[in-house]
Formats: sequence, structure tokens, C-alpha cells
Amino acid sequence: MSSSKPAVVIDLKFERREIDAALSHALPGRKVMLAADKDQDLSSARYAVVWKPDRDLLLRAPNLQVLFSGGAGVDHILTIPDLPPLPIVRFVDESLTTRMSEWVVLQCLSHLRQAPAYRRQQREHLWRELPQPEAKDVTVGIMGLGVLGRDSAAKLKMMGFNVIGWSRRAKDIEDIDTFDNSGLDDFLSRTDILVGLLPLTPDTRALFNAGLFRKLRRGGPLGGPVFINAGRGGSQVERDLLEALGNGTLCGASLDVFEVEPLPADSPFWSLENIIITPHAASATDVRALLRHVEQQIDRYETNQPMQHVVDRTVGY
Ligand code: NDP
Ligand code: OXD
Repeated sequence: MSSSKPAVVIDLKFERREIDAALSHALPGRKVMLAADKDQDLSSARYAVVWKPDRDLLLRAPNLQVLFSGGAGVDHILTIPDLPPLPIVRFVDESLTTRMSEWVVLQCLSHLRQAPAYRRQQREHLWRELPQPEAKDVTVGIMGLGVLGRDSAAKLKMMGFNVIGWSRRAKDIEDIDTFDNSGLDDFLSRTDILVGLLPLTPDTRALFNAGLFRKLRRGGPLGGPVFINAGRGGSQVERDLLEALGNGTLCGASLDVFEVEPLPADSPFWSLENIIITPHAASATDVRALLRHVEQQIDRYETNQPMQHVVDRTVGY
């Protein structure tokens, strides 16, 4: 299609038919190219929408002005070698936020109501009622009070949990005790279920380690602390996590993200009874919502309004 509007290149892992369907409702009158078409000349592209892009994308599309992340996280972009100093816009949308909160609430309820233990009993044909702690006696500590962490916190409160949160900058959130870096130990000492919703940055890499797990509250109603992570696998030290799950420092976990994805078939995590694994699927990007968001932000850019959700490259998220 010939068009005077600057062109877009898409490098996403969706099926082509899903992208085509989404494009029938977004980016009208604009040339949209797929990076997967290896013979396509991408030099006219001014915008790229990417999820873990091929290494050669920036060479093939040297005239980009804005990079759009296909997800909320941007570590897959910030780690591209020789990344030019372009603005990076991350994906923020109600569909993504709602899905994540559903996953977080599901995992917290699963551990509260002993889903892994009942699953084991069902396999053994064992009819035995287990204790039912009350949500109000369980403190969920959320690390990362951004778009996803705040929505999860509000929905966990609705389910009756006591919720506290930790973030880089101090926050004031109704009904939630919040902590910044200086209050980390205090935050951990009150936490029964730790939820990780942090971006992967140099500061958050390997943050969930043996020392941190040992600081979580002991003697709580779940019989021991639980670790839930849907941020990034690079924030967890998996050797420490396995050890903590094995020696009772942690009594359970729900893991959506891993240091290596897909989780290798021979990983010891697969056979642990006290954990729930999902395949980096806590909250999937809806490609229709993504392309609508890209269109909105391009409209802002082209009419000299500030784009929203622009990443601060100095802090990495
Ligand atoms: P936001 O940028 O809105 O929030 C990030 C939060 O992390 C902020 O509260 C920020 O603090 C906090 N934070 C960042 N660095 C530090 C630090 N060094 N110390 C303490 N707090 C820190 O991100 P989102 O909520 O939108 O998304 C969070 C992450 O979730 C994404 O980056 C991505 O990795 C992951 N994700 C995973 C998905 C999945 O399916 N598994 C789906 C979508 C996202 P402050 O508020 O002070 O800035
Ligand atoms: C994201 C993700 O960052 O899906 O959006 O992990």
C-alpha cells in the first residue's frame, strides 16, 4: 500500500494471521512490514514493534525513531548490543494488567487453600481435609508496585489478604503499608507470600536469593513462606531457590519465569511437589490491544504530544 504516513516494522512472535487480524483494526493508512519477510527492505520503517527481536533488525531498519516493546518488560530491548539512543515505549494496557492480577490472585489463593497438597492427595486417592488459614491472617508482600503490582495489590485486598508492598521510590497507597529500599528487611520480616513483579535491571538481577528468602516471616499460618514470581527469571537465583524449597526455608512457590526459558525438560523444578509452574504465561500480550496502543502513541508522537510509558533508560524500566 502506498502511504505518506511513516512505516512500521513488526517483529513479534505471533502468527501472521493474528497480526493481520489485528492490523485490520489498527494503524490504518500506514505501511506495515513484517521483519520475518527476510527480503523486505525495511529502510523506510520509522517505528518498530518488537519482542526479543532478531539481532539484525536494527541493521535492516537503520532509520527508526521509536521502538515499541511487545510487552511490559523491556529487558529484551535494553540488552540489544549497540542499541541506539531511541525512545522505547513499553506496553501498558488493561488487558495485560487484568490478566496478571488474575494470575497473582490465583496463585495466592492456590497456596492459601493448599492446592498443591490437594493435587498430591488426589493422585494418591487420599481423602483428608487440610487446615484452612484465613486470608486476613496472611500477608502478601509485593515487590514492584508499578502498573501490575498496584492492580494485583488492590485485587488481593478484595480477596481479604493483608497486602504490603516494596518499590524503589517511596509510595503512598491507601490501605497498603509500603516500603522503599531502606525498609526491605522490615518488609520481608512481615511477608508470608512474596510476589515478584519487578522488571529485570542491573539492580534487580539475582535479588531473590538465599539471604532474602531467609528474611521472610517464619511461623505464619501457611507453615512457611511462599515465593511467587512473574517478573523475570533473571531476578531469581535458582540454585538458592531449589535449596530453599528443599530445606523448608520456603514451603512453596509459583513460578512463571525462569533464568532459562523454555524451562529445560531436565530441570529439577518440574518434579517438585510444592510448586506450581506456568510457561511465562501469567499475562499474555493481546496483539490487537498492542497495535491499538502503538497507534495511539504514534499519533501522539506525530502531533508533538509526549508519548506515554516511555522507558527511563537510566534505571532500565
Ligand atoms: P512498572 O515499570 O510499572 O513497575 C515496576 C515496579 O518495579 C515499580 O514499582 C518500580 O519502583 C519497581 N522497581 C524497579 N526497580 C526496582 C528496584 N531496583 N528496587 C525496588 N523496586 C524497583 O512495570 P509493570 O508493573 O508494568 O511490569 C513489571 C514487570 O512484570 C515487567 O517489567 C516484566 O518484567 C514483568 N511482566 C511479566 C509478565 C508475565 O507474563 N510473566 C507479563 C508482563 C510483565 P518505582 O515504582 O519506585 O519506580
Ligand atoms: C511482558 C511479558 O513483559 O509478557 O509483557 O513478559
